[in-house]
Amino acid sequence: MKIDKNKIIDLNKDIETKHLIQLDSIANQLQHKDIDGQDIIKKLKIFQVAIPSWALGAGGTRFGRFSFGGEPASLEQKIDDIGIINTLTNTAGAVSLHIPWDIPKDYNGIKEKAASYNIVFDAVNSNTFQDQPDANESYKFGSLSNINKAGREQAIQHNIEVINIGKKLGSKSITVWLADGANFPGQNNFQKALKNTQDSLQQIYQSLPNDWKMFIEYKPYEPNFYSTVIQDWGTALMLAESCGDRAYTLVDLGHHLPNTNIEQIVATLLYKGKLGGFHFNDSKYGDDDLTVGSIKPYTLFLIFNELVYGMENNPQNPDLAWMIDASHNAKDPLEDLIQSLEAILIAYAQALLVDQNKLREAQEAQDIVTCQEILQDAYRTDVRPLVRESRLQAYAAIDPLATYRALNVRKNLIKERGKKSTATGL
Ligand code: AOS
Ligand code: ZN
Ligand code: ZN
Ligand code: ZN
Repeated sequence: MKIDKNKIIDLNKDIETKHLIQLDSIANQLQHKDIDGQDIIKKLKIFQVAIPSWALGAGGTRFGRFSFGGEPASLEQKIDDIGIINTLTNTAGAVSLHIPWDIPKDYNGIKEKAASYNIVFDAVNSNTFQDQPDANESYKFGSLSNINKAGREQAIQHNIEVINIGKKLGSKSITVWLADGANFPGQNNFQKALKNTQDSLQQIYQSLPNDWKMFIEYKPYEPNFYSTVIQDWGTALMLAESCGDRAYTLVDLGHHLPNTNIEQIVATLLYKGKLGGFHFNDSKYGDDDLTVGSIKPYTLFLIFNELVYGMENNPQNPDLAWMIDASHNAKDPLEDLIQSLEAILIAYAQALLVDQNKLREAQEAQDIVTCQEILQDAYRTDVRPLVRESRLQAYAAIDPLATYRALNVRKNLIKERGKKSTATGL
């Protein structure tokens, strides 16, 4: 199913008057603060977030998966789904593929389809956390860190193959996330596992094209529950530095122990020019992969505040690869992604409201009350009219969720594809 742009324009008309009144109100408020609303709208309009190919089916936990029906059964259909989200939101102009889950069969066909929706291929993800049916070596006891050379070699070759697949699609980066670790003390020699991982990553890096980046993702625990080889940002940064200039750290919001100050990690990595990519999601306890902004919206804002500061002040850091890494088994996956994109744009817009000069003055005056007021004033501003306007100007939906429902997208997808479920994701 392809969404007809004219239908979006029609539905926009029904709510445009109400929207313009709200927009006018915030534009006035901002004018009093010497902030140019149009400037923010412009930035929101060009902000693009990659959709992971694994978030389009009903995801979930190891305990159960519940289908919504109409889920994509092929890579082509996954691109169609992202096309739906991009047409509605104008923010989902990229896809992040997981290999071998999504090896294209027809490269030209898939590239043409993606281009027809203005979708580009962002980072490709390797998968050495599952055994493939035809594999010689098992990853049961690790991949890039495996004590056996043959296991490591297979994992290295897989990553190189993923780069080659990405090259054919126009991707410019690979994300490496490892499940490697140990479930029990004594199972692994920490130093050997780290050294093997470093050597393996360096070998993959040798095959990285000059205009590519490598993102190294960390995670404190799960699926291993005693230790993970790349457990935190420091380890990821150290490994990236050992590889070279084009290796970076990737921050997944769910990959931190409770109460970790993620915004500070983001600031540190930006300062070192080593923040490469971002996996957005939200969590209450662990790597919950919940909808972005559903649990801790203020934290998300504080993170964006550092990101905006970094984008303006850290030329040493390259443009970031923004990706969502969320999926849940109780929601329509497309609705979930629309909600996540909305939360991302809201937090970004709020962060753009922060008066950096005033904040610096207050910091220099050691006026912590004013510092807090500046941040919270931005956070408490209802920026949704700006977000809506950024979509209206791009001929996308003022209210994507309502439009999605009004157009009966899920019902049509079920009619087209049936009730089957194809779920992936960790
Ligand atoms: C796993 O926890 C990580 O977030 C990875 O990014 C992983 O590749 C992705 O979630 C798909 O399972
Ligand atoms: Zn992730
Ligand atoms: Zn994760
Ligand atoms: Zn996860």
